Amino acid sequence: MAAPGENLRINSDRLWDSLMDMAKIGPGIAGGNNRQTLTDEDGEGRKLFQSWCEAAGLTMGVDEMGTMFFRREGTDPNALPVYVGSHLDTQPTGGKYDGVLGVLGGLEIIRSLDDLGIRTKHPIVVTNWTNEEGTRFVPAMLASGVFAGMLEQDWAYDRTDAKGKRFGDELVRIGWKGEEPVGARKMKAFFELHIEQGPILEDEGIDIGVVTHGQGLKWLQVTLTGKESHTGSTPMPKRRNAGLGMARVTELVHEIAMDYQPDAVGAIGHMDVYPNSRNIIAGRCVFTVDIRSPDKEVLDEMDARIRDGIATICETLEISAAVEQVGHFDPVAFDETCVKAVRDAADRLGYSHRNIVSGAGHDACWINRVAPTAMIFCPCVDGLSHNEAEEISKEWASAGCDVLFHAVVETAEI
Ligand code: HGY
Ligand code: MN
Ligand code: MN
Ligand code: MN
Repeated sequence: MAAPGENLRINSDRLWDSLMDMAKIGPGIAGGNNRQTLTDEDGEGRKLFQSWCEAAGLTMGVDEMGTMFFRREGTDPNALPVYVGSHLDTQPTGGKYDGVLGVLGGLEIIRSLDDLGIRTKHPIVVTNWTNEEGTRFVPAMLASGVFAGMLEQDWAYDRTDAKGKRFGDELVRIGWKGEEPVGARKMKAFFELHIEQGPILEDEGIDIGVVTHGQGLKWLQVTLTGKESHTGSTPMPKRRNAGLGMARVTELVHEIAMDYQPDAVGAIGHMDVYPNSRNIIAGRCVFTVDIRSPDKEVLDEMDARIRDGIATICETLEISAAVEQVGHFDPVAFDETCVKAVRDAADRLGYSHRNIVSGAGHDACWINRVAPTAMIFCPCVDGLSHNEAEEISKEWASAGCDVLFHAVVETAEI
């Protein structure tokens, strides 16, 4: 397979303009984005993306989870396509680049191939996976998980948001429930460009992260039940305070994660208190423990220790607990051939690079189970993400997309 020439580059201005245009849809309140999955804003972003892809001559397919596939024909229509993409949905206080860079980077490859009059042997398919973030509907990477056969589609349809709306109903409401059975598509490979969402590349002054692995994740939804009572007249020994329980579990999760440094993280980002009244002892608290590690044994050990710790806290405070695992994937080792294509591309293009393990979860983590998969990271300012202040430079975006371009074109063969 001929490797692409080092002069093969994307159009940096056009990529940046598309990122800025997409960022105008579902604006946040502090310069970022709030384009949560299956909201009207998500629907608007999908429509804009569809218009761009169809203007580039791509044909659209949509599966039963709403994932969007845009296909550019190759010289061999029977050759397995090379997929490239990420997600357009954002966190409620998300940035302009998390996920979006990978989707629009895929489109930029198509536009650049057209500029250069290049037709690859294998078709190329640009993809927007539904509900990568898992913030409105738990868990994260929902559609790619169903595509990989790791999550049940009916279970996914029944996931409800904080207002009790069903995923399946919202998909119909915004008009993006496709006809295509999920997971029927076969791929030669899948590549995902993404911002690092951590500080390593920027701190080390490195252009490209060659993602060799992704850490494993567990989300445990915990419901602590105590007894609502008056915050003024209930004697301290008589209280059954679910709020105190949640505070202790929050500390417990942090302490346990700190026991496994540097290879573990743990936090509780989602917390609901009921009835959430200033002068009522919290009778019920529902929250989600997010623990991650590149080491499966560590992740399982943290899980077990947290469950034990919750039982002890409940006994002391005379409250009860229900713990449900609502999200999980094991640590991932990406495909070595695809990872090598990424590393060779960075070398050929003269970009500095280093191997890196992904701290965040990505659709690629699931797709790696059904197709050879690799990821490319670009740096982000202060390593910040899942914050409206998320920022990257145009140069970082272009370097990442150039490497994506070479890895995809080499795999799709010219
Ligand atoms: O949670 C994650 O790692 C991803 O951002 N959804
Ligand atoms: Mn993402
Ligand atoms: Mn994210
Ligand atoms: Mn497991």
